[in-house]
Amino acid sequence: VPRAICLGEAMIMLAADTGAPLEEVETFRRSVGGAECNVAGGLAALGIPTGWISRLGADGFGRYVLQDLRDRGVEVGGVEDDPGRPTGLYVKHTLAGRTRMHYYRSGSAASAMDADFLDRPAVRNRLVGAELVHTTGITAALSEETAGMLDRLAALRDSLGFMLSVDLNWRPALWRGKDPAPLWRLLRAADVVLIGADEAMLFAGTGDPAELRRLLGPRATIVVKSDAHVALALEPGENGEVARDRRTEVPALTVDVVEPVGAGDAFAAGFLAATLQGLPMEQRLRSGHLSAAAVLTVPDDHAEPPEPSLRQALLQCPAEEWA
Ligand code: KDG
Repeated sequence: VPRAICLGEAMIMLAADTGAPLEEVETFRRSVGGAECNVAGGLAALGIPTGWISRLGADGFGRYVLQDLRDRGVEVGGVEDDPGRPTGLYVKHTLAGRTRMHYYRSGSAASAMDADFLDRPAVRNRLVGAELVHTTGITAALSEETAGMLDRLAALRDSLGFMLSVDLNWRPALWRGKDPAPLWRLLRAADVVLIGADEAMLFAGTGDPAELRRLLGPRATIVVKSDAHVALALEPGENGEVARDRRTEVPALTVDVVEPVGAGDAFAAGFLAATLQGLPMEQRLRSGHLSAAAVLTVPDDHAEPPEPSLRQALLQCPAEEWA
């Protein structure tokens, strides 16, 4: 039985193999991406039994995504095929040092997940057994159906008692012309909220942790990552007293960045794995940074985290030896 469940879309990623303008690129390398499945792979790699719940097209791309996740140790019994809708795609293209994402995902199989989807026995049983359910703002943006599913997920959190984790993952390209109200509801219902200070500026008009606490309400542990340099956790005080937030701050490791997409998901995986392992906040934040560092140094959106003995040593080393 998976302890952790990640709910959201996975896609085929096609990475342009040169930095030429897209119209000149002839060869693309295939990989798998998608925020929630990146987190699922990251959790499984750290030894947490993890399931990924979603929908895929009944097509070759869908079969490849499923096999890739299985190979990475993710449990996929809660994934449904759709014979009528395709698996989504995105093209990742680095031009002049800046990564751009081009999505080909509207009308995808995953975008048809709705509130009733959570009542399918294969899905429901996994939610009942889970200690933690993770999703992101991307899922809120896909369609009215997925937004409705997340309202239902928040209600299930109250009745089933799992910990609900949400990464903001603000993707302006997916929100154009849409009302972000469902995302605000999701974030306010969460027990853990992960946010980049820069994306918070775009989404909420502020990256200030105290302001974010005010906007998100008293419930969640809020983790704010600023410019990839430091992560700050705000844990609500007794009786949800906002003024008493406990603050823990941990700087990031310095690494040579190859391509940053997916580092936030890896951070989430590291942080959540350490949370399920019952580690103190300082080590939870370090664990997030360690998994993120691994993804920053590869072109894919996911990577193997540091091997267990190294991870263990770095989680426990004295503060002055860290970063
Ligand atoms: O967080 C990484 C994701 O952005 C990437 O893997 C693709 O899910 C994706 C998206 O919607 O951007």
